[in-house]
Amino acid sequence: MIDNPVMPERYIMHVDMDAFFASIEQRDFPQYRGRPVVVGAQPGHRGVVATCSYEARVFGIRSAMPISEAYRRCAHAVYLRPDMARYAAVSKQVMALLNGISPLVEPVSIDEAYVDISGLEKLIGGPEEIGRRAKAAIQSGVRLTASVGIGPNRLIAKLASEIRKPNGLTVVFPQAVRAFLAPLPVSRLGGVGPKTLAVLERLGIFTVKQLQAVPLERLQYDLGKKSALRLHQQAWGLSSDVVDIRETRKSISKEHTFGEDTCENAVLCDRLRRLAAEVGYIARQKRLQGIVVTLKIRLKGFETHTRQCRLEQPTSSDRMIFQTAWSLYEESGYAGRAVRLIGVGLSGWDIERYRQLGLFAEIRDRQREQSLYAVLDKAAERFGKGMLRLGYCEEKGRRDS
Ligand code: TTP
Ligand code: MG
Repeated sequence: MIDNPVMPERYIMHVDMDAFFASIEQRDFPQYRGRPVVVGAQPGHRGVVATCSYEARVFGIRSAMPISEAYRRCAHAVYLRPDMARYAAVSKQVMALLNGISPLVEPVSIDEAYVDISGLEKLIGGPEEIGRRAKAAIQSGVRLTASVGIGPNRLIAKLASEIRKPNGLTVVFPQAVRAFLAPLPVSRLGGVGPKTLAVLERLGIFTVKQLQAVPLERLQYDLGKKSALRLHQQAWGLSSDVVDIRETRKSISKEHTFGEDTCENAVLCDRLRRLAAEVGYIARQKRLQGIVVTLKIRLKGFETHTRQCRLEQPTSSDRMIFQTAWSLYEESGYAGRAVRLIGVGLSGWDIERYRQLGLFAEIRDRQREQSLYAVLDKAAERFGKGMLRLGYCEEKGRRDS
């Protein structure tokens, strides 16, 4: 199926919002803008700083610092209690915006996510353009800034996002990984706490470059097998490039309960194609293609059945979803029986295929259909759903009526 033997380069993007809680406060309360803002415990009480604005960082205030210490450093800062519900809502919006760029989004904290952007070059552009796109989407979507790092794996992406904060964008191409890592202090690597750091310093290792020069066996002697291996691999820029999207919805489905039970083919067919169009629309918005179409039918008296069909190729096409679901209905033997509810679903996301999008020759053949859907989806956004439909729907509806 893949006629191009060259695998695309894997690119992982790490997005980290800048001074997240404090920036939301400054966004929502203009009087706090440009001022040191500390979110966390109230001065005079026990507790710590959750985060602070970059204006407060000038005074040396940091996350997890006792609030008394923060107050000592900057008494005139604005001290605010966290409003987690508001921050969580913004976090959800940010993740959704990232999902608009690639469906392979792994949120790792309230303000941080890994995104697999491999294979997007044909759709959007090179890694830098994708990074710019992500930042612009966040800026226009939630009026906040983020720092973005892009690299061949998670480690490099994360280190790259940290390097130019706030509002940074750093791309580390595979051939530049070693040089990028070399000057960094070893404390920036994963799993390096105070104990490991002390051991490394005792060995005269302060930078990643120095760490690269130490044989694995020597590290194992002082640090133990597991931590030594982990450090050694990081020093050479090796880490996982798998973005875990298990949180991504398992399926996209839409269903409709009729006001009155119906056994009329024309009504069922019309409803099913509307539902298929909604499912296809959501899938395309999320850039997902599914290989399993599910039909759900509830007959008179709550008797509920689902039937599934595995397609030959993953799809997000309204036509394909509808035709498959309709065939399932026709083959089901329910024809003529009164239907109370009908639904259609799409699942079985073909992640690998998505990643290799740019490599598939047949994608070009399908581009015409895709661009047609893009026009329809845009029109749906402007004029409302159902204003424009593909001809096949009407034909199918007529034939069955
Ligand atoms: P971070 O991304 O670590 O910090 P940040 O977004 O505030 O600042 P930066 O620009 O350096 O990324 O954490 C995200 C949010 O998580 C932060 O806004 C507040 C919360 N948080 C805590 O509540 N306690 C902590 O110790 C840390 C580190 C973060
Ligand atoms: Mg952050």
